[in-house]
Amino acid sequence: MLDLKLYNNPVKVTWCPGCGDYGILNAVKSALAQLEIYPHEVLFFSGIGCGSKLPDYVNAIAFTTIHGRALPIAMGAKLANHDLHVICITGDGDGYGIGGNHFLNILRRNPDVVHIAENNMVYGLTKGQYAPTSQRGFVTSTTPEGSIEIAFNPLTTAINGGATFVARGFSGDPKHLAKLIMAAIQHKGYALVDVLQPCVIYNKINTYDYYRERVYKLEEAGHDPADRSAAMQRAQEWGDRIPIGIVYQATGEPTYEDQVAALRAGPLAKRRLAPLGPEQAEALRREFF
Ligand SMILES: Cc1ncc(C[n+]2csc(CCOP(=O)(O)OP(=O)(O)O)c2C)c(N)n1
Repeated sequence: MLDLKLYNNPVKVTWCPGCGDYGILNAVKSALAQLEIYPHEVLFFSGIGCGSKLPDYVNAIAFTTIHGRALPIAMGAKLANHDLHVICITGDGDGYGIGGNHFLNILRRNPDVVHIAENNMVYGLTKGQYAPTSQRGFVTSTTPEGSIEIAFNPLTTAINGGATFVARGFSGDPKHLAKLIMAAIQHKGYALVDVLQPCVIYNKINTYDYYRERVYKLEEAGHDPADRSAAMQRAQEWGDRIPIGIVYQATGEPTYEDQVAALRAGPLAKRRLAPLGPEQAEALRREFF
C-alpha cells in the first residue's frame, strides 16, 4: 500500500461542505494507494461540472475536456498508450446527458477505461436544474411542477449496451466504494462505477439518510455478477432497497485496443517515429497547419 499523501496536491477544494464528491475523492485516492499505482501511471479525464473537478484535487496527470466529451478523449489516450491507467470522471449530466451518445458508444467498444460517474441526480455546478437521472416528480428551477420524465437508468443501459463491468457505489461508504474502484481498475475493459452522490444543496430528496436507509450490498445478498439476467434484475431495483456493489462483470471479452489492426505492432507511444524526408515533413506541415 502506498502512502495516501502521495496523491495530495495543494489545489484548494471548492466543493460545498458535506458534498458527496469528498467521499468519491477519498475512495479514488485509497484505491490508487491500495493498488500501488503511482501518480505518473494514472491519467484522469473529466468534463465540466462540480464532480468533474475531482482530478484537480489529485496529484496525478489530468486533462479537463469540455462538457460531455471526456469519454472519447479518454479512449483515444488509452489507444495511444496502453500502459496508463485511464480514469474518466463525469457527473450524471455530463456523462449521461450531454455525453449520452459517447456513453452509449463506449459501452459496445470496451476500451480499458474506468468511468466513475458521480450521480447526484441534478446539475450541481449550474445551480440545480434537473438531470437525466432525476427521479420523476423531482422539483427544480427547470421542473417547477416536478420532472415528468422517466429517470435514466445507467446500469440497465450499460449492461444492455455491452459493458463488461458495471458497478454502483455510494459516496457515504468510501471504503466500499474504494473496493469497487479497485475492481474497476483491475478489470480489463470498460468499467462503469456509477456513484450515488448526495448533493447537499440542490437535491434534498436523495440525501445521505435516504441512501443509508435503503442501500444493501450485492456481495452480501448472494448476487453473482457473472449472471447477466440476475444483473439486469438487480439493476432495475430502486425504491425501498437499492443495491450497491458489482452488478455485472463479464470476463474474457477483448478490449477495443486489443482488436485495432493498426495497433498490432504496439501502441503508438511505444513505436519509433520513422525518420521523415523533407518532402513528407512538408506535406504533413501543409496538411495540419
Ligand atoms: C456545451 C456546454 N453546455 C452547457 C454547459 C453548462 N454546464 C456546465 S456543468 C453543467 C451540468 C453539470 O451537471 P453534472 O454533469 O451532473 O455535474 P455536477 O455539477 O452535478 O457534478 C452544465 C449544463 C457547458 N459548460 N458546456
